[in-house]
Amino acid sequence: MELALNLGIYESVLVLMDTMDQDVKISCNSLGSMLAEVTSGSEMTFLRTNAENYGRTFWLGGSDRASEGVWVWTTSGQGFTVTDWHTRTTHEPNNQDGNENCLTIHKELDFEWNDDKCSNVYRFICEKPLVYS
Ligand SMILES: [Ca+2]
Ligand SMILES: [Ca+2]
Repeated sequence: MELALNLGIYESVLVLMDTMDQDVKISCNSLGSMLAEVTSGSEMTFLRTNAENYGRTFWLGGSDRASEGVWVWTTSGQGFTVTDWHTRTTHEPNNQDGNENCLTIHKELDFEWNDDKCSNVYRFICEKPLVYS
């Protein structure tokens, strides 16, 4: 499954499912892209809308593995500037069982953000610069 989606200068590609423990960054890199990093409100809305259309949970490229509670985009090393944590039914990020260090857009949490177990298997979203020719 592969689907190209346009967002301004970015093209986001939805690809095969995998865990974050098996480094999905490698899969994105092999496509000349990186695991999606959300750096604007419009990008956040774009990815949420598309995840909802797909009806699936997706990995994004965020983690607090290095320091609990300190979320960073792991390819760029940037901190979060915008967030979309779910708070309606559960208060995310909740680091459930002390073991949730990877970021998803979660289908059962209104397609908002959840800290999730990195060993779970989900699809994931890669992004790459959109080249005009
Ligand atoms: Ca955590
Ligand atoms: Ca959680």
